[in-house]
Amino acid sequence: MTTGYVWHELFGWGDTGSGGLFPADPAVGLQPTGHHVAHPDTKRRLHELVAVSGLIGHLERIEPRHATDDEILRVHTREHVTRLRQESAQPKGGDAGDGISPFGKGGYEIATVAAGGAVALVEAVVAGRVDNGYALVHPAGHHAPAHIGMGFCLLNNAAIAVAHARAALGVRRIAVVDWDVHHGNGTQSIFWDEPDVLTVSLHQDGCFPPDSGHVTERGGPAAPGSAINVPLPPGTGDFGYLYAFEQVVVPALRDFAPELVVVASGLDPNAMDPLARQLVTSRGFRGMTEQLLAVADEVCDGRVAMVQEGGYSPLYVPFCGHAVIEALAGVKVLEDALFPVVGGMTGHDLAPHQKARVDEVAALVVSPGGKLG
Ligand code: 9RB
Ligand code: ZN
Repeated sequence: MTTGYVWHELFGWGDTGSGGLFPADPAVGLQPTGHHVAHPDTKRRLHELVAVSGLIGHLERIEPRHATDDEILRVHTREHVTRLRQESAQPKGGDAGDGISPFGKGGYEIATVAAGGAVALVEAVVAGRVDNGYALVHPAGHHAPAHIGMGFCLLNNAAIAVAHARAALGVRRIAVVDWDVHHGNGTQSIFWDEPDVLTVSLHQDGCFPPDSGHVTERGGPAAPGSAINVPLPPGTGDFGYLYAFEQVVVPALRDFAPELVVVASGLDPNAMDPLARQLVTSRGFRGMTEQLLAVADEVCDGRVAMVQEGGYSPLYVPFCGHAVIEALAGVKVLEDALFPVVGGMTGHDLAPHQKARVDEVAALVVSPGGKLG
């Protein structure tokens, strides 16, 4: 098994500003802070754990590059790109588009390396240079639709990689599985009317964006059934996420039979995350990865490319990401040192209301005849 791995020091230099979640504003009581929730140190700490644990010795490093304008413009509007580039040239940088997603001077160029990292990983997986892989990138991308950035996302890295695989690498059918705790609205909207791209998002119901990611969102008129949403109740832990994989994600991938699976790997369902209230531990992340690899083995020779999205606990994101990458590489080099704390939070059986939500989606999306719709 060869597992590709993307990281670049520039990602750690992304400047998310001095606000904590919103830009600081004394008039409404918002104090400045050294660390915005999306500060890239959390991802840098994951990278350093991968290095210090020795896991990196089991991985094939893939150098990211800048995504080209042509690659970005397959997904985004020229107006969006022009605005980001102009703001990125300002002495103090700019904002992705929603007023709460600041970036520093040169932030656009960092975002193009994040997108290029996802592209480079997908190229390596499709060419067979690696079996699967993980692109640990910053900033995230899954909230960005074609025309604007939002929710800390400038460019939709995973969507740019998917569009590249389809336009330049001869891959037709691709599934995107988004386990970030927030709805993958940008990716869903970019492929809304595209029957050959399946988007599956598991997220905490009503978390972000507001009024997004409902079960009833199923794809556009030309692509009915090509979007699947699993809005999970708060407090869904390892067993609920694994049940959702068994009942929805795995059968949907089996039915859709993609040639490549791209995972929008937000680590913010983790049990210590400040931006959501799910209870997933490294055990849940490892289990989801194993289920995904097993079905990918069946349908697409195990071709799985994971692209980092959110994840905001500097303490726990590293252990969760480490478990995912270990599972991709088929090795175990480190115990989760925080499991004694978080394991007890999520050891309960699946609650009835959590099971009911997963069953509701499963009944909708997986027909007995084995066809989506
Ligand atoms: C604003 C609101 C948020 C809330 C969560 C995120 C997380 C993103 C992520 C980003 C922005 C609401 C500014 C609600 O991790 N994605 O994967 N902002 N939320 N209302 N308003 C005005
Ligand atoms: Zn998120």
